[in-house]
Amino acid sequence: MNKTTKLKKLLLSPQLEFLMEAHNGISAKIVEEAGFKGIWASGLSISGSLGVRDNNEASWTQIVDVVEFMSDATTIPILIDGDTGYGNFNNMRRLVKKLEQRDIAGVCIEDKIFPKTNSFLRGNGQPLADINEFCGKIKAGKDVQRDGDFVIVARVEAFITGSGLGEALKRAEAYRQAGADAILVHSRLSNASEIFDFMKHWENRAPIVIVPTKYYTTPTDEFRKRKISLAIWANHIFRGSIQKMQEIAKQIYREQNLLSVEDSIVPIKEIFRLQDDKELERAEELYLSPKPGNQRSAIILASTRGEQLGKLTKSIPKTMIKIGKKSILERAIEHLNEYYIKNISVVAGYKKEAINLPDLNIIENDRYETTGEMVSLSKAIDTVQGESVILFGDILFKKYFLSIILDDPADIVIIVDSAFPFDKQYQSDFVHAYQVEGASLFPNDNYHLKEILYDQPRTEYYGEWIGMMKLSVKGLGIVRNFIHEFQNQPEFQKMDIRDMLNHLVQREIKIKIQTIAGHRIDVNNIEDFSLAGDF
Ligand code: SPV
Ligand code: MG
Repeated sequence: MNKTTKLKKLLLSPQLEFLMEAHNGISAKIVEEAGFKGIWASGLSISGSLGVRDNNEASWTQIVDVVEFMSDATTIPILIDGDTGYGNFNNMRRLVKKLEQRDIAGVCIEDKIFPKTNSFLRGNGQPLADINEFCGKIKAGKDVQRDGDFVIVARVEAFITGSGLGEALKRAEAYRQAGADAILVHSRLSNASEIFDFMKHWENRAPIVIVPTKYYTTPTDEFRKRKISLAIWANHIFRGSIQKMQEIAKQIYREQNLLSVEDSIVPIKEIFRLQDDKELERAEELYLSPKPGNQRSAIILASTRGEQLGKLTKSIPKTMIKIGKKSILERAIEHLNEYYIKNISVVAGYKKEAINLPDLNIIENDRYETTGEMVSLSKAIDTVQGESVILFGDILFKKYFLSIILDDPADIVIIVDSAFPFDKQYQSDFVHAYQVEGASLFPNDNYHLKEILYDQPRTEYYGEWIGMMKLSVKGLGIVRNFIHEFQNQPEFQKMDIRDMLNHLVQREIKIKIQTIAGHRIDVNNIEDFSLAGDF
């Protein structure tokens, strides 16, 4: 529903409705969250919050700009306090046009002279507008509005200037006939007698709006009884915020520290919530192209056949074996994509043409039968940039593994499985580790690599490296340097990644361990493919 229609409905609804004042985007949002169905864009509190007087010292466009922020921050309708319309009928026409463009639901104009003075200041001395001139302004506004439900409220200031009930009624009726959708009757008495006298004679000819700032002791039910349509709480959250700002400013000035105020004010995250930072976060994920330094990449080493798997790998490399509906490689790519890793290089060798998935950089290692993992890695290392994940193409793993390595700020992070059959004898990457004392409250946290051995060691060891590693931008540089240094040496041809890691440890480069327990399958050792299912 349009905001204009919402405001019109509030005015026409049979029960008493309320508008709460707001004076900027965040206060408007707070009003909406409190449950109000509409907002009064108060001239007093907007000018006050800008630090100027309620005498048209802020220009009308400055006011409309503030109200646009309020409208953008909310979904409920705003009735703007348009003072006198900021000029004659012609200024009113332009005002209505601009308000409609900014999705403001209605405007209230008062029958005083520009520049206006607040109704609670020097009321008796304030001149009223000529009735006909003011009616022309209302008509002009109604004629120019494009949306039939845009609301124009005419505000009668006769009681404010001490002109009496007769004048108030005469004006209200003239304004109604000129096309006003509602009449705001204002009073500065500390009781509602003027308003109630007016209501006695008005007989519901048009919806009546009141601002009970001064007659705040009058029970709200008295307004209901007299069929008032709309009550405006015109300045109260502004006044509340002034009090709080004064208290906090004085307290911090006095105490010269923040200790005692911290718990009496909202946390910073409440500001972020009100600004709806969550929405921006989601949008960034959707729309922001990764910045070069920020970009994540992956290298999947998938050049080997996996002879142990027999006929399963007769015409495809093991990375393409289907487990359930998807191949191991497809599953890995899906997980990587979920972490916005789209730049993926796959080092292919055996049956490389069978790796026919979209959007991959296929890097060939035709000597896959005679070379080790480092040769494959070296062929792909310059195709990646930014934070990078290196993984073997034959592991089935849970998606959260990526989260734990990517969340770890260390430069080189490996995933080690601490839960696998210690009793079985086989060859793999067995990890010895040491814990950095006192660095974490958590057991299993802050382990670093001491050594990786290929043959299952007899002594106690920490777990098995699963073939997944994260490199920060710096970590990637370390690996590139290592490759650069070693690739011309004969031993490089047979080197595996564990050999590089051991070298790096010897050079006192820290290799951080993230521990998992299970939740992954090494396809070489898979016994029952049907168990893998669709996890
Ligand atoms: C305002 O909120 O700016 C008003 C109401 O116009 S009053 O201050 O009571 O005049
Ligand atoms: Mg005002």
